[in-house]
Amino acid sequence: MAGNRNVNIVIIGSGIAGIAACHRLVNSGFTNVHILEATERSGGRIKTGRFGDKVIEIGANWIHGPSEENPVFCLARHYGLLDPEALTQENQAFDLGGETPWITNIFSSSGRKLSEKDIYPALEMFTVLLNESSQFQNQMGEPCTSVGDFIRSEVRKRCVEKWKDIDSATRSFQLCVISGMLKRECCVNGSHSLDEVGLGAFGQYKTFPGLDCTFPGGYEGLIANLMSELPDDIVKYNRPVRSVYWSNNEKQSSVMVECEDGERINADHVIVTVPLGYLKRHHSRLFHPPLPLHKLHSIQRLGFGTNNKIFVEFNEPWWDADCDVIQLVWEDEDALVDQVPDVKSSWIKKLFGFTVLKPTERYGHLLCGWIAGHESEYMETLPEQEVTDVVTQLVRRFTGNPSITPRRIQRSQWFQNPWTNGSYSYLATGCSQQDLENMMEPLPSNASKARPLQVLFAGEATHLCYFSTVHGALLTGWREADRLISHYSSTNPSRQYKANM
Ligand code: 6YU
Repeated sequence: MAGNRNVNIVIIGSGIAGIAACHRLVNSGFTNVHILEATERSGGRIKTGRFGDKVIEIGANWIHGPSEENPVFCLARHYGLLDPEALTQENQAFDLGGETPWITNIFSSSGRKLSEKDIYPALEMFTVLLNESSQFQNQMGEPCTSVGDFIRSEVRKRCVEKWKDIDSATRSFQLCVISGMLKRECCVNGSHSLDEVGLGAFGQYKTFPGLDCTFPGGYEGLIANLMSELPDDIVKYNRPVRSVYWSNNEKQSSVMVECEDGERINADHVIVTVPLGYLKRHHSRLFHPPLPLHKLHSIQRLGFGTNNKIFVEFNEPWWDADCDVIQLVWEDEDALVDQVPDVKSSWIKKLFGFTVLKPTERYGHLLCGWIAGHESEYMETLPEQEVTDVVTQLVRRFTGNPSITPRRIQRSQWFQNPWTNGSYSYLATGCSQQDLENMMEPLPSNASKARPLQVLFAGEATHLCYFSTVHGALLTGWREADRLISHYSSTNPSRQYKANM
């Protein structure tokens, strides 16, 4: 088989991982590559939408760490998709070092507008603890199982000494601020609660330098550019795959893919890029024979949660002109909580705040609210008018201005999306790097030159340190393409773009 570029390769899923794999295979001379995509579009969780005449991101928002090592940044620059500011050396060299560069406006549930100074004790303590949470990875014996438990117990211990000169009302307020920060961190991780995020492996996630930037014309521009370099009919849309028949039998090396409409496609290799949320629900229907147990257990153990956006447009801003983030503080939450007591009546308390879409000339007065977890999943089920009413009450309460009325809202609904079943993955309690290694392991496990790879796995949840991101997903697509390329060649595959695998 060596050197055979005509083998039949089927890729399941036309998100960035599937497209990246396809791109690299086609560029390496493979002529018989196809993508089967369940929906009518490419991009998956990269999804740009319209809000009136404005471009909004329903899914992925930023290039996290836009600098030379980040392949998404390099591609976006190559295609001319970024604002000049994002390309500057200062922007690329920017290292957060645990600090947030964003200018924040803080509003409390009693209608007070506070200054950043008012929340400084909480901010300082939370930043230190989040940083410490990443330090247990290479040490044996983290003090508790979850990031939530660690932060909560350390705040309770440390506030006694650190805040001894602060009066009890102010101290209680600082604890409420930390509750808001826990909720924000749920959005970052895509988890329901930080109690579900493992402490031991928290440091597994790695970042690049660079100040996060957006695509002024929309993230889907990246997809469109990559697709334009592929043959027109390479993606078969509206073609959900029901099952993949692979074999543990030495004598059989090909794979058969069965679509929901009954069509059967024989392939030499299949690259599966469906989201972890989909795998959790459908692995038993998708794989015949079933996945090896260690792989299945990792699918079950790894976390995959929901993070949604609620876009809200106003006629006039009620935030400062230089404000980047609006943070909300509920003054009855000094118990360090990141979950609401009753989802139906108080789901909105899980919304940590809003980011301000900038520049104003492009977006007008447009905010993006962030809400994670089961509260977010419940929000998806509500009529849009009810979400609008609840958000209106929230803004009126926190500003103390009973006449503020949003012009319109729009929300994402990632949990209801049957091909995603949530937003992105995280290392849940009990998880380790081994789970990500199990995720990426091809089938059969003992594949060799003589006994070829049948099923390969890509997608954000298969990256060892950039899981949950677009660049992570892209790199896994390249990784699995390279696995096949090196299988069919004696020399190492060339790298088209500098990439940290
Ligand atoms: C990033 C960001 N970002 C916000 C929100 C979301 C995500 N991410 P895909 O799902 O794209 O493709 C699979 C395809 O398969 C899809 O088209 C399906 O239709 C298809 N399919 C499924 N089943 C099928 C079947 N049976 N048959 C055929 N086809 C089938 N990432 O870099 N920047 O700002 C955000 C954000 C609301 C939902 C994000 C962000 C995540 C990315 O969007 C995501 O990883 C990739 O697009 C996935 O690509 P893919 O190809 O793998 O799957 C310590 C610590 C903390 C760790 N976390 C740090 C947080 C960083 C992440 N932050 C994200 C935040 C936002 C705001």
